[in-house]
Amino acid sequence: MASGQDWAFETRAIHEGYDPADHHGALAPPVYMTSTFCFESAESGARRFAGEEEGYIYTRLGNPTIDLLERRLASLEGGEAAAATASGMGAIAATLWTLLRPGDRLVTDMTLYGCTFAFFRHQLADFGIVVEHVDMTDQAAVEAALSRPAKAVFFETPANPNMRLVDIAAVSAAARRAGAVVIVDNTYATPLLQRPLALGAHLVVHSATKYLGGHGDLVAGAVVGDGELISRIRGTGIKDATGAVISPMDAMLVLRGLKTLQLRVERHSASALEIAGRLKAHPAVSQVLYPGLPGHPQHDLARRQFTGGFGGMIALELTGGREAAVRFLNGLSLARCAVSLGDAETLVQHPASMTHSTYTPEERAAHGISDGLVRISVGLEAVADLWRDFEAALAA
Ligand code: 3LM
Repeated sequence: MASGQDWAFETRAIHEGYDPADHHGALAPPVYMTSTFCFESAESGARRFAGEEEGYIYTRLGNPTIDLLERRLASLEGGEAAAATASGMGAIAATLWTLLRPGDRLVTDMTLYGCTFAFFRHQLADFGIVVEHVDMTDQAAVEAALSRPAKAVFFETPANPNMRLVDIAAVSAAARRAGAVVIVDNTYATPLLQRPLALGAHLVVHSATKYLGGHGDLVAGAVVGDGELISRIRGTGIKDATGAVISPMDAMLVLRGLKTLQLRVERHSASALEIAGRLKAHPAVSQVLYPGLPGHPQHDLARRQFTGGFGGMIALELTGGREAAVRFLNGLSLARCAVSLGDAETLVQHPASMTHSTYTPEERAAHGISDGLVRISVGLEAVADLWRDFEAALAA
């Protein structure tokens, strides 16, 4: 099996864990499109269930195509192990249902992706877990919240949708002192631009639907990190609690996406930086939130924490507020009005009425998600074509 500790990121994204010689010379890893695996004998089957014999049993418990994806993701994030899941929400739910019990404290940031927020507020809280939101851009507030024991700490950076950043090293250090497992949602940045495990997190979760897959043709997720935690998440959170297993076909599509992750994310980042700068200078735009712009309130942290490029996501406010946002979306013709992100196609959406409509208006106000905010996932089209489209829509 190929493995190169010294290989660069892009080489590992293409070769890690796979040798064609083990697969009849097939260049592309075979897709083991099977739900179950046959045992040589009843005794062998029993030994596999008892963990006394190596070998596959059933795809919800393991599958060679999924294993390869997990090896690659572990390598790219710098983790001991990974578990791939049916969706990003599958990864988050499997992780937290494994770690938390009634009465445990979960400390989390103010701004979270809409369904993550809903899961915390309406599922975990209903089952007796104490969910506490703290402004993680304020280290004193983090230290105060973590001066008492906590079971887990969860945050996104950059946060969806308002591009707030969290200092991973500082929050992880405080969380570790409180005895908490630190979980970072690295969907926006990808392991190319940000490595939370190296900065002190225990686990990284992903919506692989986004940049990892990269082509808008699948839904998938993953959790990466500490080997012992991953095997617990796989053994209970995925296998029993959620059943959120990824299809081998989707695992293959994510493996295919990973081969071009570096090329794509470098281009997304370069285009987003250019477009963010142009938007900032446009009179119809009142605010642009992009970590690569010197005007971003946490630009210094962005420069320390990102490892080359600031990603493809931009948030902006229009001078005309929510009504102008709706006119802007309806005025686009090349960029698509759609949720999700990280695709070749530029996607633009209105968080308050779409991805973050899981918050009540009062919750959105309290959690820093304004009604006028527009979110752009900058795609791989030519900047000149995109800018013409944006200018026309802003004129509307
Ligand atoms: C979206 N986001 O448009 P899946 N973590 C983060 C995410 O952005 C998402 C997930 C987890 C969007 C999806 S909205 C209906 C579409 C930071 C997803 C969840 O389960 O793979 O969708 O990942 O912002």
